[in-house]
Amino acid sequence: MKTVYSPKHAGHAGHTELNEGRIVPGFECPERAEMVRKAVAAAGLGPIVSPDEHDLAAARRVHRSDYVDFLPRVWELWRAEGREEPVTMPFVWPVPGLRRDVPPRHVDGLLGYYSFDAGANLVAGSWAAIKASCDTALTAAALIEAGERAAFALCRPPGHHAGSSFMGGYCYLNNAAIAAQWLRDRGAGRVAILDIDYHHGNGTQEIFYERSDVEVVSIHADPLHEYPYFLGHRDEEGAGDGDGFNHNFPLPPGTEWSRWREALEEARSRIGAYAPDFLVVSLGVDTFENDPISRFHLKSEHYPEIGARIARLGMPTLFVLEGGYAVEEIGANVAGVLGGFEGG
Ligand code: 6XA
Ligand code: ZN
Repeated sequence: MKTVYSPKHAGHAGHTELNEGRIVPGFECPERAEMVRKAVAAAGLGPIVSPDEHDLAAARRVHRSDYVDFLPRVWELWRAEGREEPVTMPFVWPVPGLRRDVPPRHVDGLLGYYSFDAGANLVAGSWAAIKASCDTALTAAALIEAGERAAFALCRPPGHHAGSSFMGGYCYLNNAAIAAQWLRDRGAGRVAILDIDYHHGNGTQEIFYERSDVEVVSIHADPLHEYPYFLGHRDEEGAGDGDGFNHNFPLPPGTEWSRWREALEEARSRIGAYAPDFLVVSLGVDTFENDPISRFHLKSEHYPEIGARIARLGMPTLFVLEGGYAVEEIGANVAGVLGGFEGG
């Protein structure tokens, strides 16, 4: 399968985040993508190609236009306030009880207005990376739309926490959601998204929650105990037209392969019954036992097995990179899934 990759991700570097009460270097760092690129090349999975440039029309199909307009402007707004800090960070949010109907004009207010946490921060090169990541997903989607069995979008930054009008959790534009919508707009009747990242993809769920044409199935750490805490419970099954088209499989901290595999089998049977034209996999490998911010215990040997089981669905499949922070092993684990898919 082809991998789509852009070196522009590297400009999204040097950002910080709040972790356990401290401001620390971002776990979501450029080395991640480089390790994945090297592992994909070493595994001989297929050619690595550059993304085509797309305009932002596809992003506006799942994100609110004012949010899409805001992202490229963050950096100039930040500098216009005379900020010397090389990275933005929000600190106030319009939670229930405060007003959302009057968007603020000051950059600090806007950062909070368009975020759900303090975990999606920007530096000078971030927008170019965000845009290239979205282009990467769209270019890979075009490959499967043109008839290839599978493609891998080596996206960085990731996307699944980004909702219709908010960033958070290292995510700005929701690459998987944009690709799924693009496939629909090109004529696919139904698209399924399988999210196997350790964290619940709250943004993807929010975007498609009231729709039956994009089914969202997610296996993740139980939000009772894990980030993002405020979405991802089992009883969230969709609403309105989307009722019955959202499926969450929350699992407890400490989950090991045998239990995770059972959830994957349930997820597979949901997707099989839905019979989509295309499958988009939000591929996070932060389920790995040595991941520095996660608490599942999957081992490297399990990732090819995951890929093989996904392949058995027999659907044209787009893999979109999400999380995974064990930098030394991220390449082997991602390439393991993709290689297992090809071998399956
Ligand atoms: C914030 C944790 C953000 C998790 C981001 C991620 N402390 N999402 O990997 O899939
Ligand atoms: Zn994650």
